[in-house]
Amino acid sequence: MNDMTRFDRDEAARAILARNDRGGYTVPTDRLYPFQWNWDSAFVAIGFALFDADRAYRELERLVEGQWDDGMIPHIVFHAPSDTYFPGPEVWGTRHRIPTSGITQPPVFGMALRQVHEAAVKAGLPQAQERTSALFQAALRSHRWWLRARDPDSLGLVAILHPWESGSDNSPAWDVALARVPTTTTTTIRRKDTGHVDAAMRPRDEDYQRFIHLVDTYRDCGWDPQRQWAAAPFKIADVQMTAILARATADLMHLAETFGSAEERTELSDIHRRLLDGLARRWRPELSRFVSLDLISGEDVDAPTQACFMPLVALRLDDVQRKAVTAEIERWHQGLIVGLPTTPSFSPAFEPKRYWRGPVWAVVNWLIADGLRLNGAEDLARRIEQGTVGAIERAGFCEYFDPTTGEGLGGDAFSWTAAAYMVLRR
Ligand code: 9WN
Repeated sequence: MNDMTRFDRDEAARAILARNDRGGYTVPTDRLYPFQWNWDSAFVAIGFALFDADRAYRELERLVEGQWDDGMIPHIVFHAPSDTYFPGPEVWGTRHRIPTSGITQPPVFGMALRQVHEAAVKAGLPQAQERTSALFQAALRSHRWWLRARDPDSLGLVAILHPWESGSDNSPAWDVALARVPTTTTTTIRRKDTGHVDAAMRPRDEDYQRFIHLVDTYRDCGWDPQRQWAAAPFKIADVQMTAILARATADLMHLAETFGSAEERTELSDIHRRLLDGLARRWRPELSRFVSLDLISGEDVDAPTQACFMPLVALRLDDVQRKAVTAEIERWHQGLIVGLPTTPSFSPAFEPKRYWRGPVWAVVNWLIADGLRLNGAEDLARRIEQGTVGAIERAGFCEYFDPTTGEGLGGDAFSWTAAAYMVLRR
C-alpha cells in the first residue's frame, strides 16, 4: 500500500468493510472467522461511525440479536452456517434463538455506542434517539451481567473463565493458570485455523486442547453462570477486561444523562466506582504496571503483556504512576520497528510471530493510545498511533504485525485493522 495516496487507502479500508459485510454485520475476515465476533464488531462500528452512522448502528444491533436473556453478549454470533471455523455452534451447544458461543469478550460495545450515537446526532440521522435508547438498555443489561456473573465476591474486578474471553487467547498472561487445565476433551478437535494461516503464527495444539476442555466443562454446566463459576478450572480477574468494562461504563454514564433514569444513573456510577477501586488496587509500583489476579491460586499474574497498561483507558493515574508507565512503555518500544508489542521482547515468552505472544495488534494500540492521551501523554499516544498507521500502510490490513520486522501476519483484509486505520490516521 506504500504507493497509494491517503484517499486510496481510505477507500481500500472501506472496501474491506464492504467485502466483509454479511448483511448488517461484518465478519473479521473471510473464511478464517466467518461469523460475527463481539469486540471486533464494536471496533468496526466505531470505524463505520466515521462515514455511515446507520451502518454503525446496524453492526451493534445485529450483535445484540445474540444477547442472552441473562444479559450476556456472546463472543460469537453464528448468524449463518459455515464450515471453515472450529469450534462451530454444535460444539458450543448453547440454546439461544440464534446460535451463539457460550462465553463473552471485552465489552467495547458501550464505548462504541457512545461514539455511534454522537456521530448519528451530528449527521442528523432519523431515529437516532430510539436506536441509541434500545442499545443503551442492551448495554446496561450486559454490564449488570458482568458484575453479577463475573464479580460475585465484589472485588471490583471481573473474571474471565476462558482465555478466548480476553480476546488475547494465547497470551503469556494465561500460561501458569492454563497449565492447570487438563488437555483431555470429550469434543473431537478439528482445527480449521491452521488450514488458513501458518501454524507458527497460531496457538499450539496443546492450547487448543485446554481451550476445548474448558468449553466441554462449561457446556456440561448447561452454560449456567453460577455452576460455571463453581466448576471453572481457569478463573482470572483480568485488568484488561475490567478496564474496558470501566471505560464502557463511563461512556454509558454519559449516555445515561439522556437515556437513563435516575436509578440507572446511580447504578452506573456505583458500578464505575467499584471497578475503578478494584483496578487501582492492582497497581504494582515495583513493576511499573497493573497486574491481573489468578482467583484459583490467589497469585498475581506477573507476566508482562499489553493488558498491564489497559487500565489507562479508565483510570486517571497520579504523576508518579504516569511517569513510571510512560517510561515502561518506552522501554517496550526500544529496538522494535512497530510498538506496542503484546509481549515485550525482553520477556522469555516473547515470540514475534505467534499471535498474542508478541505481535502488534492495531486495536490494542488504539486503546493504549487512547488511554495515554486521557492521561496526558499526548506525544507517546501519537507515536503509537503513527507507528500503527505506518505498519498498516507498509504491510496492508493484516490481522497483526511482527514488531521486529513490521511484517503483516495472520489473516488479511481484516475488518478491525481497516477500522483502526481510519480512526488512527485522522
Ligand atoms: C477466538 C476474531 C477473533 C478476535 C480475538 C482473536 C481471535 C478467535 C480465534 O479472533 O480469536 O475468539 O479463533 O482465534 O484472538 O481477539 O476477536 O478476530
